Amino acid sequence: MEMLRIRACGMQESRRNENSVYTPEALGTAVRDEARSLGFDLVGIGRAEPFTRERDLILEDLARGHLAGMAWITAERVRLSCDPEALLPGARSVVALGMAYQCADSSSHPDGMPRGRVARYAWGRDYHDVIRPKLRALADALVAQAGPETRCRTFVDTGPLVDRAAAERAGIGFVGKNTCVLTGRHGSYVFLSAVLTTAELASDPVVTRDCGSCRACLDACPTDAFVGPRQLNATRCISYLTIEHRGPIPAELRPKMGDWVFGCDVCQEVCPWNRARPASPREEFHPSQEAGPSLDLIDLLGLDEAAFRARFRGTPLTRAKRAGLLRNAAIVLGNLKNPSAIPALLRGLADPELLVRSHAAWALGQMDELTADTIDVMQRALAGEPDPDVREALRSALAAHEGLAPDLSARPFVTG
Ligand code: B12
Repeated sequence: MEMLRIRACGMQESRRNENSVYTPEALGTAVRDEARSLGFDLVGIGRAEPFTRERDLILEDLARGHLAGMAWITAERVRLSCDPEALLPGARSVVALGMAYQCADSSSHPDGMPRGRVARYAWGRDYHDVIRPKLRALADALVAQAGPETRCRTFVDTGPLVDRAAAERAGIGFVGKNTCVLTGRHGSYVFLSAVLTTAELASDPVVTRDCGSCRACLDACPTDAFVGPRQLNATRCISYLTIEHRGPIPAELRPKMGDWVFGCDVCQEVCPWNRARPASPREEFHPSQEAGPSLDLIDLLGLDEAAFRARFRGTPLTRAKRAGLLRNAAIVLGNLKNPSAIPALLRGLADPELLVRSHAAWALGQMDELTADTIDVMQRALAGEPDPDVREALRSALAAHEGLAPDLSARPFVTG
């Protein structure tokens, strides 16, 4: 989440404000109404007390290496994100918000070109850009109602607040076994955000439901990323691997990624709480031309840096960066084994990014059959490849097709 705004202070909180005509109940009602009119589908209010249990659980996860690879998640940040008083001195209430993003995939692609799936949250515009101004407007309205001494701090995803814990505390839903917040009206396909405030607002009751004996998500995860109920080893999660992870993807996990090119929804798709939910009315989250439910992978492999930026600007896909997204595209092409991808993968062997070259090599190694011409291009690429890891990937790919390939790396690179 990101700090969007800290409202100026000066006086005291609403409860102590002699001029304020609002009781915590009336203020809570006003905030809920305002949030709904701004387009939030879910709103709940909780007390801004420390998230002690979550802090200990996340610190434990960190110590076990389950969050390794996301260097910004440090013990210091975890402590801060679970401490409302440190985030906003004098904080009394947390207003948790949910915005539904589920919508139908009505796309059809009769051309039969190989495609990779995109997680639902990324089908449309970047949700940070959609939610931020609404949070600001809600904070403004709260200050207008409670008095100018009221301070607010707003968060959506990238800022230091535990979004899920805040949502659970405020009665928006409960943390399911897949670690997502499951809500009664919209299942788990909801973006979470929050306004922390010094105003005292009447709290909502906590949801007391749980997943019962259902373990569909734990069993369905393609990479066995769940260590147990509500415990994820993020380093194995396809969402982490395809979005956050910057280096090569461990070879044993590549086949398990299936056709996910950006993010993954498997643990949400199998969840009974996501069955037959109403579509999000917000146009911004509906499939965009640039992103959408699936991407043409051959097309993707042909994007240079400028084309990548121009196409995905304003969508969540920029998070993976060009090298990451093309790396993912190569893996999915390897998993799909569609021979129509071979020319694009061969071009990928000459990509400026070694991550793309090495994963294109891997993908070629996964094909059922390669022609002599293809093998020839791969051998030439091997001969001219400066990076030892890419050379190793090319050697393995060649070995998969013709037994041990000769080491041509010492020979001069001859074109034509
Ligand atoms: C880092 C991060 C990730 C990481 C790690 C996720 C993880 N589960 O640990 C990765 C990259 C893998 C990831 C993936 C996804 N993410 Co993410 N992510 C975050 C981020 C930025 C921080 C979360 C964090 O600190 N994780 C560390 C874990 C350990 O802490 P936690 O998730 O807050 O809290 C957990 C513990 O307290 C534990 N817990 C609580 N009670 C109990 C009780 C017991 C007994 C136990 C054992 C555990 C336990 O479960 C909590 C829920 O995970 C948040 C935004 C934010 N600021 O919070 C978004 C956020 C959690 N992500 C979100 C989304 C949408 C996703 C994806 C669905 C995207 C996708 N489709 O690809 C996947 C879902 C994968 C999954 N099953 O979690 C949404 C979740 C919305 C929701 N309804 O829950 C958030 C809130 C962003 C937002 N503002 O909307 N994400």
